[in-house]
Amino acid sequence: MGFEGIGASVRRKEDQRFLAGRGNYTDDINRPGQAHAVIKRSDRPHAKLLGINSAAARAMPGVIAVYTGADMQADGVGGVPCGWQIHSKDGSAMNEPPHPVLAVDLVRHVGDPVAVVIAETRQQARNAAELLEIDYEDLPAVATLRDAVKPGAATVHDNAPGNVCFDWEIGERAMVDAAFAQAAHVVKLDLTNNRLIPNAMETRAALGDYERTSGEYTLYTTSQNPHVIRLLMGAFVLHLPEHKLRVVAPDVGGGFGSKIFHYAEEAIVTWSAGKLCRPVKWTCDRSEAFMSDAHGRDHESTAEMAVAADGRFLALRVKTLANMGAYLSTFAPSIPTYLSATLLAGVYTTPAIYAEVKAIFTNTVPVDAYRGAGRPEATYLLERMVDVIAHDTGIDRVALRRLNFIPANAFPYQTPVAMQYDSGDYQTTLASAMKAADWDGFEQRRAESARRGKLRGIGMSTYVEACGIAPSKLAGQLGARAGLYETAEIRVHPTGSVTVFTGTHSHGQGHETTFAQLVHDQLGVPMAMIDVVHGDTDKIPFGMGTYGSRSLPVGGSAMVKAMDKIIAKGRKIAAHLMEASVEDIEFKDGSFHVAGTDKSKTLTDISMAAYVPHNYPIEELEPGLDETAFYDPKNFTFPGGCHICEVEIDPEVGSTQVVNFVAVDDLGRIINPMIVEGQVQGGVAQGIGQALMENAVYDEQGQLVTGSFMDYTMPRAHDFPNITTGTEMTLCTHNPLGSKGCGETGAIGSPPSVINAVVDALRDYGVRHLDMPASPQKIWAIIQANQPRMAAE
Ligand code: MCN
Repeated sequence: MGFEGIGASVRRKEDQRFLAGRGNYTDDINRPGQAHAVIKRSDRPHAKLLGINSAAARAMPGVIAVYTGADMQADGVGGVPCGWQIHSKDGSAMNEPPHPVLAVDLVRHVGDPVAVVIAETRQQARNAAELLEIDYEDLPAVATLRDAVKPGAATVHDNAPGNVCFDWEIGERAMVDAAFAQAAHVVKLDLTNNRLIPNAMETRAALGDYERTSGEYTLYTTSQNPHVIRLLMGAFVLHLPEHKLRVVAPDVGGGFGSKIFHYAEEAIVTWSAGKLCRPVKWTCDRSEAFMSDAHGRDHESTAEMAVAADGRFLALRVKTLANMGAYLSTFAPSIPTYLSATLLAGVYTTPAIYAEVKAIFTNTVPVDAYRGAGRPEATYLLERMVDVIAHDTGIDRVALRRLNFIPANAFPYQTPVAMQYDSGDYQTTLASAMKAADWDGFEQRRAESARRGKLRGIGMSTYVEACGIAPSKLAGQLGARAGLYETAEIRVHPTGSVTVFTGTHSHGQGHETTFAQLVHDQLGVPMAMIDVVHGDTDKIPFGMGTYGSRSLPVGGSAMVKAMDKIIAKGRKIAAHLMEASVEDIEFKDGSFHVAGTDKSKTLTDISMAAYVPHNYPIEELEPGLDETAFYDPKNFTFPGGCHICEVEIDPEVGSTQVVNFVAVDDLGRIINPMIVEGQVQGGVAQGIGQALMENAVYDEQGQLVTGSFMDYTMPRAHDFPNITTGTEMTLCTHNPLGSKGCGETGAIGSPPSVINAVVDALRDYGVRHLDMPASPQKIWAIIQANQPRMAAE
């Protein structure tokens, strides 16, 4: 066995199980006596719910129950809570309208759950749901941001006039205005961050179970953070004490953010299981997922940069409308605000920044975090802006970036929008990416493409992002209604094998491997003797789950702390066994040594002594070798880097092929380079998808037009080139691993590099900006409408 510690590309342990079809997903779990739930959803964007006649449905074979919002409300079931509160400029708290689990008086988006039918089989439930007679009175609906803010627009919630959820600001407006007054150039850009539908490979599912004798509930669910679901559902929706509610998130087939949130269906199956004293399972159809999983992005922004004559950025002003959808999903208010506007400095020294965010309700599916969550929006805005400034001023886009970079010796660097970056080196990642992408050889390749009748373009984006969200105290001040620490328990068993219990969740990121590597590295235990357990509130002390690329920087750091405790206790036991003083005991390569002697004890000797304490310092130490740590980080971590995209456009049809993609990222210390490469490539694939094809579209009435894979274009393997990845390292200065997160960088850095490349390819057509997705239709229209500049000259 070769080296398997920190820095080794160990193959993913979990893949044995997944590749052999032995994964255990929520829908694979079946409980004795299980019934099946089908949710009847609104087909109206906005309507009064006048009545539900369920007589025919109830009479159908196999039907056990039909429940409505009124039934649940009568039983005291609360609404779906929001986990983050934002305050508006004027100090008022955001409008937080009720979000019933099943609609009560009104439906507010297509897909809003209206009733649940529970039957012996799923097909029976589905057939019966067809027979529910729902009496609606249609109301006018608003589906887009622009429509929702028009004077006289229909209102989604009575208590949110003008459809405004909050009107928030950050930064020094007066400073920014003063800088604009001095600027040599003012560059303005309107841009859209398109609406996305996450589409994890496994659709959501939930199975509620109830044990009548103990009064205990169990929810199996496709979740990225089971403890938070237990907290929200137990405390706010079902009013169950936590010790009576177990939430299990077994194998989860991708989440990309969409499985962070507490969804109504989780409460519906848990509550129904209690009512019926039978397990109740719901599994989402793919078409149902399109209209019930939280969507992502959907921002409209206007950005203005004040620029000095030499190209230095003096001030940035940004105004954003952010779509919340019809209700506030768990973390929705934090996405356009503290996870986006706080990153508007990017990698640049812009001294003054002012941003306003208006969050708007519409008659659409709730919008929340999707891979990157706020940071892709900030990066896209800035990195498009830089290219547009280069376009408008004639300054070279690489020189402009280099001129404005935060220098490597300026860290820790305080931005004007709250963040303090701890480390980074943007010149180096830029240089490394340009070399790998052969930036200097591009014009030759462009000429070669032109000879084949193709338009070639190259674009870059230089980004920084904030992940490993923390610390709890700060997050609390900013509106989080939960802590943002992480928990780890390291249990060394008597014979020296180890179980790691982590409050994070793995739904594709390979934690069972990388976390085992951490333990192997620090405790010297062979990989085969380490198991990583996540996703079960009955097994794990507590956890804040997985999002914001926090599992390694925060969860991994908790493990390091717990292992430090194991080693500290082990040294005391070893000192006792070897009759030495604790100060003389060193721990190295899995053994405790008495310094300066050849005396040593293995970790297994120590764990056996701890569990069979016949010869043990029992007055001083408790038996056992099992330690827990809670780690609350001091700051976010700040990965950064440079992504370069090269595209070729076929002007005959407007289609874009990404012909080369290079991502050079600074992720701090890397545990497993192979897994990190996969993470970056996956993120880049999603970023390319957003930039070129993905787009959720509602029609004016509020019907989701892109409600299936026929209309919502997901990228496929042939849409990508080989994605070249590289890394440069500056260590995170405040966590014990020196690691920064990597799970979202690909989705954050890539979209602007793709659009910058597309705009570059169209440079002879006078294109300054183009909104995502750069679809063939859009590009073809541009080509048709504009004569190539060279031809016209
Ligand atoms: N890692 C490492 N060295 C580093 C950083 C990370 O070896 N310097 C490893 C970690 O140990 C872990 C993986 O890379 O195995 C990702 O770690 P991290 O960046 O901490 O991110 P999380 O594990 O917290 O994953 C969440 C992140 C997010 S927010 C989304 S969204 C996302 C993602 O990662 N969703 C994913 N990657 C995904 N990958 C898959 N396959 N499926 C998803 O749903």
